[in-house]
Amino acid sequence: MKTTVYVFLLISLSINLHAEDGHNLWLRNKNTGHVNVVCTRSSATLTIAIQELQQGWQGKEGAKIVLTLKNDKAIRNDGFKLSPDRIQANTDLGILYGVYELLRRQQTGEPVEEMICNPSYEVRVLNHWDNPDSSIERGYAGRSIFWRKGDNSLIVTDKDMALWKEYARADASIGINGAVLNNVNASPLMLSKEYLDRVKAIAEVLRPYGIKTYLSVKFSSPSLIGKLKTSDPLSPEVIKWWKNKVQEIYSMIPDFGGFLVKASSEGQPGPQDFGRTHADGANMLADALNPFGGIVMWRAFVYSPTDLDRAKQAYTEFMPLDGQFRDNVIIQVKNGPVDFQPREPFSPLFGAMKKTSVMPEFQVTQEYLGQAIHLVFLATMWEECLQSETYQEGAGSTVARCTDGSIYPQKHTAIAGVSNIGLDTNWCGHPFAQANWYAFGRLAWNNSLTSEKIADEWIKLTFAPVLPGQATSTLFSTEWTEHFLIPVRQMMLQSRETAVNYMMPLGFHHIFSANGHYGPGPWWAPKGMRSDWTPPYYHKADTNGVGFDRTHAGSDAVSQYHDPLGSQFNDLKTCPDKYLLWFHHLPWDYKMKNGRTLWDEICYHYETGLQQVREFQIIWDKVESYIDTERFTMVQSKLRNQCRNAQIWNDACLLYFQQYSRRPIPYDIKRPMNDLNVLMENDMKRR
Ligand code: GCW
Repeated sequence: MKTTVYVFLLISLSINLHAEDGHNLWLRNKNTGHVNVVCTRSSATLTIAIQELQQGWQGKEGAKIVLTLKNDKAIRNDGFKLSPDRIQANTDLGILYGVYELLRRQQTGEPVEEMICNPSYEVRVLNHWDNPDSSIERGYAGRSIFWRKGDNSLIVTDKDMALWKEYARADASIGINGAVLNNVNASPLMLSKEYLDRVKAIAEVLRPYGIKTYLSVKFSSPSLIGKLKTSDPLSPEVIKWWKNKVQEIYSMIPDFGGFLVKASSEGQPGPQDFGRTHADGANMLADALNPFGGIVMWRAFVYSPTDLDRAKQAYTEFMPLDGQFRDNVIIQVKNGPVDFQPREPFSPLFGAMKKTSVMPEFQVTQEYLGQAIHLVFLATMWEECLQSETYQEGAGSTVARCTDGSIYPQKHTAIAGVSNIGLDTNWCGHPFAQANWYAFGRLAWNNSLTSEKIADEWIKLTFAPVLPGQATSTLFSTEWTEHFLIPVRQMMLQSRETAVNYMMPLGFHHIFSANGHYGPGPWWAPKGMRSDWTPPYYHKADTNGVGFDRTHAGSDAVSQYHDPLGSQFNDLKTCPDKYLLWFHHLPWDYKMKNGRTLWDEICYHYETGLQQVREFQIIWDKVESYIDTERFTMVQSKLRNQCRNAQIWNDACLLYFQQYSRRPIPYDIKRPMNDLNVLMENDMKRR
């Protein structure tokens, strides 16, 4: 009997391992029966909630679910109260989120218990670095879903609207409630009437799913499109221009979210061009948005081409302004003080400002983490950041708690993720990059979720076989769990550390080739290039040693961290190995805590990283029979590519740094396969 069931299951499994192009993301599952939904109110959002329940119901056949809109103080914002037969919320959107939670629990086999679920952050927003010509800065999954190139590019088609709707649904299903529709290196065009018409059309499709639209704005727009002589934030005509522009936007999009601004950074215009401060600039925009409830997300990603340690600059510029910003301004801070590197300590701006709202910015697109080629699950990196201890108000002041309003009250709390989606059929280029979109949403909703839990959910929703009429969770057999779920989850959880190992272990950072930010280029320093845009500025290797001295004796960046953390980073005895070369310049024969020399330790890390990706290939090959061929072969081929690239990283870094260390690569490690001069020559052709 048992065998018959097993054979039957295998047959049905193989029938259903049909090709999947990944377009349905984590929303592949269908209902297995009927549910009676009782809801006395109606709205576009509630209609979606009811439809989702009916189309995705995998609970008891014929069960009854009551959707209740009733104020409850324990429920915040768009939170909800879930019970097996009821979802209660203060808002329609809260009901929709409750529905997605209930369905996720059914599909992943988690019990549906009485619980209150509140979001960690009020604003959970994706930043799309999409340009009006449809290209995407640091986008690796095709062109923009919002903007098109060429004639008639602003005409809204049915196809556009269908895609935007799918996008909104995916976002809402994981709790994302905002989308900045264009690149932070913003085109002023975006504020013109023609473009705003398209923004309005997008906003209308996103609205029922609770997604507010925001725009990145160019600070010099008053001069560029308003034809004013200046864009000085204190000039009355500039103030008036922005007020009118904001009014125009709200007359078209009444629930518009606000502006995101990259100002006085990397060549972008800003208040400093007029001798004004970030606060002057941000407040002027905030005042224009305030009557409508809009916010300004003002980025702290600033650094000037000086000799100053770049890692210190955001803090140095923003700390003196603490307390000067309006309460509808939030300072948007990248997780690390430099720039989305594979590993950085958290930015010291978290847990520094006490009278200013601060929000984390994570990069979902893998600019510095293998783009759409490497399998790297980023939740572990974000978890590491969110759970970092800042000591702002003593122990327990994690980055998560310093930004979600737990430590200091903030009028608004928010978190942003730089999106990784484009027109590729599977949205993200790499099937596993979808997990990063998913993880960002889940962490934005609940910043204390573990990466393991997120990976677990995502794998079940994304890869579990779909059998008509059969609840997904009943298919998580011991066999499937042991041979698919566990190894794939382990691979995902390991993957970021693996990338750090073969790219930038032990605190190395920004040793990428050229501006492509994909392969290695520790040598890269074309003549005339700003030194803080070149890797030697960051690794400082010479025959005496390697690493950036940020101790009290060096740039003193350690002092930007509260004690005891600052002292821990400063002291070699307590500085974690993972940040060693971030904070210290050390001789090649420096003795590590494990007794090895620094040089040997560097070599072993690269080798380990390389071996780990080779291991991923085996893990993946072994799961072939559990998934469809389309996604299997795509990941398999990307893993091959990732291995080749990891080998290049290994060879480039070992051979390049060996010129300075003048020591042999430990003899129990495999030798490089590429010649340094060939790697360098090819790379120097790039810019
Ligand atoms: O990481 C760097 C990127 C730039 C980006 C910038 C930023 C949008 O290389 O492409 O510009 O960060 O965050 O502003």
